[in-house]
Amino acid sequence: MYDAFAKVVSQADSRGAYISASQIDALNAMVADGSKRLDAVNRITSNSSAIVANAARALFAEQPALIAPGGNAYTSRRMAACLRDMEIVLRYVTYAIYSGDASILEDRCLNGLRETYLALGTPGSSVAVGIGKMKDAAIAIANDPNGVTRGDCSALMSEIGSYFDKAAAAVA
Ligand code: PEB
Repeated sequence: MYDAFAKVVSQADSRGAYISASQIDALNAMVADGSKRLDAVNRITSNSSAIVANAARALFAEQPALIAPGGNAYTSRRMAACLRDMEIVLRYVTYAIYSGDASILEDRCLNGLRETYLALGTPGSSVAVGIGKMKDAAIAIANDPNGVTRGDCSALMSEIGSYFDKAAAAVA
């Protein structure tokens, strides 16, 4: 499990090299824009229940077979498992945003998840659609210019999007 700093150190160490000037510049930029990152994590975290519930609702509206008798989210037990899974993915995505590195998401959440869904008979492609809906909602919330000093958040938003994309691709 890395953060952006530890990742650079580990990569430099495996080459027996000092941290390069361009790596220092990149990490410097990350620190300089750090409050944007922490604001984004704070906003997504404090809206997590709504992000999960709305994404699930939209998923079931699009794929009603999931909640029809015999569906993969039919019965409260499966519905609860489904909402919980989406909450887990969102939580790990917030860790990745916070640390500026996807390794915690990959190692502790996505590793083996495709195989788990295959074994359970849960449609990974539907999970991926749900993750995509959480992505749109999370970015809309994190990128809202109201209530904060306005600045360019495009790089951060595409980084945030990339973590959701990675999660969706891991199960699709
Ligand atoms: C992954 N999900 C389920 C299980 C596991 C995970 C290990 C089996 C054990 C259980 O039921 O609790 N657990 C989850 C995860 C981590 C973890 C991400 C990461 C650390 O530890 N059903 C649908 C939707 C989808 C869904 C498409 C979007 O129709 C999910 C939600 N996951 C779903 C369902 C089950 C499940 C289990 C319904 C229960 C399956 C079953 O028992 O039939």
